[in-house]
Amino acid sequence: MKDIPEQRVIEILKKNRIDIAATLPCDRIKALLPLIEKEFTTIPLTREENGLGICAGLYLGGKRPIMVIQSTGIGNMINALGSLNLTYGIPLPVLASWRGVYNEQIEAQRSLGERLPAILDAAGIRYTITGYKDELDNIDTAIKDSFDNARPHVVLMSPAIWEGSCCDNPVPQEITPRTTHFEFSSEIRKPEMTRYEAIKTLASCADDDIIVSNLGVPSKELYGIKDRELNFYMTGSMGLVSSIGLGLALSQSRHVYVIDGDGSILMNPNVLASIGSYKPGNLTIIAVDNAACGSTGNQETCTSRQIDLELLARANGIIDTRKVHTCEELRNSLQERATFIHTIVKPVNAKCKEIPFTAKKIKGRFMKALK
Ligand SMILES: Cc1ncc(C[n+]2csc(CCOP(=O)(O)OP(=O)(O)O)c2C)c(N)n1
Repeated sequence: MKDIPEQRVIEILKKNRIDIAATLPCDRIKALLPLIEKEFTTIPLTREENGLGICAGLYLGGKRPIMVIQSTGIGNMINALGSLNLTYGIPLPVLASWRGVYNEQIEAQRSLGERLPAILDAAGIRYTITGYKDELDNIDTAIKDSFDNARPHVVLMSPAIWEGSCCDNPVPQEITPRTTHFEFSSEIRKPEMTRYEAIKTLASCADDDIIVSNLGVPSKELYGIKDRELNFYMTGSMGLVSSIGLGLALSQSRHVYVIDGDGSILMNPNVLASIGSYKPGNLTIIAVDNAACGSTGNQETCTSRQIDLELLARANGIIDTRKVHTCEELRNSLQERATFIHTIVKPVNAKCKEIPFTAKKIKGRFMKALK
């Protein structure tokens, strides 16, 4: 067993009580991935940054997640590794198949791969290089470092580790034959309420429930309306608020309300596919659509004339959607605990104070309140 590197990795993950793996494939770890899928709950990703947000939510909700990806995916995660994991003190062990350096045939892999250690150094993100299979115990040390010190830790796993491994390749799965009938009609009317009024409506409905609020003005508005320990205020990692909410919904039983925004959803529409695939009954996304990046000066987004966010949610397999224009309609949809509430609001920001807490304080009191 010990001689098969893929099996050794599984043993290390089990020993460290890893319970969920978020994965995005690399050819070099194609024998490892099916073993992970067999042994652990696995969340297949369409973009690594989304997985980082889901893992953050899973951790906040009491799980011990890991990411298994290609090293290029670190490039897609760098902002969030800093503004979410490092800033809030959220662990994330990342097993990254390190491309671009060892026996690399694909030129496009080299530019990021060769510079990755320097990039991680500069970003203040811990990493460990595992060059050969007799160095696999590095993974054990890295996972412990990540959870013990509440920080991300990347393991750069050389393709040399898996050379000569006798693990089987997965059997490819064909597309499921099916027919799709899609009927949708919706009306977006002139906005009647403000985001502040929408958040106030939510705050009056959420008793022992979790609220995860989007970065920028929405978090400040929520703080001003009703601060509570079960509010998780985001201050960075744009696009990941619903990802964090999904991770929280999958890891514990309280209801999770997410205040998202049109600009942020359009930055990470990948999360809609993840929500459509898991459909947790304890998750409600309030997609606050002011047709603008409100927090940065109300610059127009393409929900203004082009994209209907409710339709986008439906196209991603989220069935239980609503569109609301008034506080009363929002209240009803919240009480029905719909999965996705497209909430049409005016592009107006309330005047509000800064949140006086550090990110680590927001995380600490939130996790304590969840226990
Ligand atoms: C990666 C990244 N790009 C840009 C920003 C700047 N930024 C902060 S909030 C925000 C707009 C968010 O818009 P939306 O999700 O529609 O929410 P709203 O503020 O309108 O409620 C932007 C562009 C950022 N924080 N991170």
